[in-house]
Amino acid sequence: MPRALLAVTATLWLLAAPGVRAEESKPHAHAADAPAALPRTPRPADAVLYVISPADGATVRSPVTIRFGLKGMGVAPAGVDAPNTGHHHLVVDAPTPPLDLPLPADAQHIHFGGGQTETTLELPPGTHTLQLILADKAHIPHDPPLVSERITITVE
Ligand SMILES: [Cu+2]
Repeated sequence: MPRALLAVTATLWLLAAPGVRAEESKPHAHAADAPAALPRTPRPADAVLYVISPADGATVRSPVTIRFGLKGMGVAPAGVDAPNTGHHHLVVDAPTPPLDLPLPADAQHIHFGGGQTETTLELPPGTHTLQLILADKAHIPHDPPLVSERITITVE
């Protein structure tokens, strides 16, 4: 009798195992089929992202120090998976990029993957726009995205 019970148990395990494997591989197959549907990191609904300084409309001299403000969440370096954290990105003189993909990295989309909360930029004379975007360990904005107001400054 014990031997029969063992056989039943083994059969059940064999039946269950392929099902488990198929379930695990599903998200990967789905991600490959639909590259736009990247996993998004949730964030607190009351978090706020803003430029501390310069003030919107300010006239400043280059180089310009820009300080990043964040309430309701913490800053963590890129690659660090900690709840309710992200790292700053500064969009300079560019529209808001797509918020469901990793943010671009170029002169107009600057990543602060080290966890920096301010930067100093050389900007030519004229008006410039600045906007902050927080993003997760993989540089993908949170769900919902946390984006600051876009401010305009004038460099003398
Ligand atoms: Cu980034």
